[in-house]
Amino acid sequence: MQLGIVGLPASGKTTLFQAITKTHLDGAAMAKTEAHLGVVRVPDERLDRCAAIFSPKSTVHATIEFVDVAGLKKGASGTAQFTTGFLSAVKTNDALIQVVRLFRNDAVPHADGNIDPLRDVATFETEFILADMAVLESRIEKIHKQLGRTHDEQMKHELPVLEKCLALLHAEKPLRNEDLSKEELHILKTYQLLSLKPMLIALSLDESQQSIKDEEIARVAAAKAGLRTRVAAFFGKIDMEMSELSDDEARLFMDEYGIRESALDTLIREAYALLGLQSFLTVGEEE
Ligand SMILES: Nc1nc2c(ncn2[C@@H]2O[C@H](COP(=O)(O)OP(=O)(O)OP(=O)(O)O)[C@@H](O)[C@H]2O)c(=O)[nH]1
Ligand SMILES: [Mg+2]
Repeated sequence: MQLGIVGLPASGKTTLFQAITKTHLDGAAMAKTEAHLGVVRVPDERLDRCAAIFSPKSTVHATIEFVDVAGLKKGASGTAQFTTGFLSAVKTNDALIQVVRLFRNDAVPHADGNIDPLRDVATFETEFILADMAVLESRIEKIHKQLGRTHDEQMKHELPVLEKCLALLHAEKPLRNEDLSKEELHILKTYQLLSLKPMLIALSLDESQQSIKDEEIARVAAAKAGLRTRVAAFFGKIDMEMSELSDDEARLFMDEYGIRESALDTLIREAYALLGLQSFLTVGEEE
């Protein structure tokens, strides 16, 4: 499974990436525009217990690939725009984690002047919708041209699905929250549409914002959650500091801050729920 970490500039993406992959990027690596890739083992207490009971030769965790995708820059028109690098990086992701900034940091001002998570989610959504519209419009045009010349069953079959989706996008509805049939999803698959990708909106909070966490999650969820959109929150700075500690030290640290769950555990739980995944454990002498 590959999850893409996306979001507006300075929203806390790389901080989250470093926390969950336990890597440390220096200034030069942070500034690079290409995507950072990290593989994380999915922590699972049941697996550890099974390993202790059966002592197999090797214990293999499930893994998740995280990609810290750079590439949403403010365009000349003042609106955010996806670069082609961004588009090709996220196309193949199974789901997206959209980091939305709630932390305040005067040293790193928000590009739009103030903190407003719902506005930021909407900014991003518009970009996804516009990108998908462009894909569908050009495909529909091609099909119309083609059907004028020859009869093609496949295209005739595809056309109403694409037109239905284009209408939804015109109504500013991201496709991921639509209850599309298996057949419709199958047709859409080849187009790797961005607004169809399951999305976790991950609010990036400062340690001083503990008390507003649940209320902010509820507020954003009320406006944005849907069939394949979920909302969660994490404490990027603390999680990053924690990633440098041993497990025992990290637990003490979490108790001290009253944090119930690490960012990695939150993201994994949410991603599994979003994608409808379940883990099955197998045990043998070898593995
Ligand atoms: N106070 C505070 N600062 C934070 C927090 N999380 C991130 N920052 C700071 O905000 C700045 C941006 O964080 P990054 O993680 O680099 O954000 P990004 O989304 O990767 O930014 P770009 O890749 O430039 O788009 C950095 O200076 C971080 O140290 C936080 O929870 N609290
Ligand atoms: Mg970054």
